[in-house]
Amino acid sequence: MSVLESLQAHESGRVRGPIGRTLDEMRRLEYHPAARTDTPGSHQHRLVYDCEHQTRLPGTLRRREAQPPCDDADVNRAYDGAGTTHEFYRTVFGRNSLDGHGRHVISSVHYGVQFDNARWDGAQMLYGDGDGVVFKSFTRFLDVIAHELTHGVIYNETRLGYEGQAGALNESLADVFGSLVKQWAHRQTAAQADWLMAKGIFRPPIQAKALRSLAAPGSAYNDKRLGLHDTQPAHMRDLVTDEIRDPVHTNSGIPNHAFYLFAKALGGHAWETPGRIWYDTMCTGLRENCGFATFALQTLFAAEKYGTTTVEALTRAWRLVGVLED
Ligand code: ASN
Ligand code: ZN
Repeated sequence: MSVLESLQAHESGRVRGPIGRTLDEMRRLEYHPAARTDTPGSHQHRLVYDCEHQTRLPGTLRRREAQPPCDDADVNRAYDGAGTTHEFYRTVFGRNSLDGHGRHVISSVHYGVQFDNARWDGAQMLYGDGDGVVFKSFTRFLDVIAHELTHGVIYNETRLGYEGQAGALNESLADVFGSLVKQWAHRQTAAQADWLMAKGIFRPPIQAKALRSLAAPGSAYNDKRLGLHDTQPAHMRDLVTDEIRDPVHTNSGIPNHAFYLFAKALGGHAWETPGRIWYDTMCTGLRENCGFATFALQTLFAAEKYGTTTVEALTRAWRLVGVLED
């Protein structure tokens, strides 16, 4: 997220310290595409560990599948969030876990000290507690959990890289499905949903609604005192081309907004037709350097079976964000 980059030079050490350490740690963390305890089956299997503020993974096992809640709220939220995400992919798309073959979902909470992020590292989830000044604990947000786990799905289904427009698509898919899991869990229609990622993750008195907004990219946070300003574009004319401030989490605003516009135009539950079209598109084997326009055309192919009204609404959405020309 570009929030971290914005805050890394903050004058207060209470803000700057944990942010700087989180960014250092994020650079150090590697991606481990190999599975750790992969024993496929038809039932979901969750394991939640506690890092006890160390950075050794996975840590101490606290809760395994079918065990009752333990006395650690972060453990229980990581467990429940992985469960809801699993149920979403299973019932909505008939997908059995992140790899489609029932892989175990391992999560580790209390990662590091005041760690300001959550991450899928290719083999497992890790969650920081937040610094207690800017951020709350990352396990509190179902859409954050589903966003990170979706990175595991994206890794299995696509070759999308993590740079340029492909990287922004990677982030956008994680946001779209992250938001859909939340909408599905609350049985919300597109009109009822807030379309925010991690609503309330910033601690008061910070002037911020959430990390990102799919409905209005660029409006999630604006706190002058902290020097925080949401720079996500909602249109191609504002595409960020410099590589300084986390462009993948910035330019994702454009495809995020196209999905939102499409879902709003169709009405009803966004995980139904729009979600299915995005899911089918994700599963077509998107290339490493897939751009927004190629992705948009793929969604139009996937939309064809839903008829002309759907295709027209989708075309309009991609035009409104400037990805397809009028
Ligand atoms: N929370 C970040 C994300 O998934 C962490 C990362 O891996 N870039 O977008
Ligand atoms: Zn992400």
